[in-house]
Amino acid sequence: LRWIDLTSSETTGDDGADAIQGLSQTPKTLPCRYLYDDRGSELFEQICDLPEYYPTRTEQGILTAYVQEVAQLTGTCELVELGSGSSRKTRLLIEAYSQGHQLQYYPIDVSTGILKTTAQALLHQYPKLKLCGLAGTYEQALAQLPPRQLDNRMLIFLGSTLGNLDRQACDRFLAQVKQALKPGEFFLVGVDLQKPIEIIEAAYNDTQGVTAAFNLNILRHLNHRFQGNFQLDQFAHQAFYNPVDCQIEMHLRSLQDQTVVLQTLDYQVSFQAGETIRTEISRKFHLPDLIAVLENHTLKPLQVWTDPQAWFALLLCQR
Ligand code: AVJ
Repeated sequence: LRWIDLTSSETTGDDGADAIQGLSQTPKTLPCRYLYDDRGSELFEQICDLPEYYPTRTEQGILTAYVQEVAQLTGTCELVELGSGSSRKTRLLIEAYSQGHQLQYYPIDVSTGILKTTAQALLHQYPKLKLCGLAGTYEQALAQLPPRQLDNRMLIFLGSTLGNLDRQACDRFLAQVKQALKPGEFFLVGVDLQKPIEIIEAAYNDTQGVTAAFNLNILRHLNHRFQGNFQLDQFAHQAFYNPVDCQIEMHLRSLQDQTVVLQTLDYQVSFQAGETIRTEISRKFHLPDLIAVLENHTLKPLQVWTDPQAWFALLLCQR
């Protein structure tokens, strides 16, 4: 099993600085990538199977229907996947792109555990696959992708993870995507679209409480990682649609006045009862706006596929 740990390189000299920065703001925030330690990635997998959480199965349906078309449009290429997680949807792409070729696949994820487990499973299922996992953030990975073994590459960004980036971060990210691609290469992106608010809010407030556990796990992760003393039962999950910014927001609401210490960061933060930490935004896109943004970054949408209800879209872009 080949994999490269990018987190140990100098690019992360300030580990934890972004958490301190977010918690020091008013209102408080945390970078959503802290949701994804190994436990968080497991909980996210459970979310994908919830009856209320429509994005995964909707995107899977689109991919199932159009994966051959995608492969025809790009021709043979290497696959680089950002935020690969369990790679469940990627299996469709792996199968389509392995036909008659030896496929090179680079999954990238911040959860080293899920990255390795998934890689093992994929290699077992597809013995001919040439796989090299990259453990790190998108920024780290895009800045130091392994050299091409083939003349054509596609960057894959599924699950509407693009929606976790605000406009500014999205612009920075797309500029990096463009930089990582050579002219003529491809970017395949899946995004959640606008739809009735009740459907969106239900997807982030499931009746089994898995999303609540996923949200609260960010505090457990910080406790582990930075010797913190967040009391998980003193915070409550909250998710609601913000119509101004067209995004669902996940928050953790402090149930009492309290002070929390993150020892290894030498940092202390106080909460008033009712005060929240915003842990994630998940933007719901208006397709024409997104297409314009992609075009601005010279990532030209070649083809857009949606499900019959137009809840979700898959866009194949070419640099
Ligand atoms: C896969 C990261 C895009 O924003 O919908 C699921 C994560 N958060 N339930 C999303 C998530 C709450 C998911 N992303």
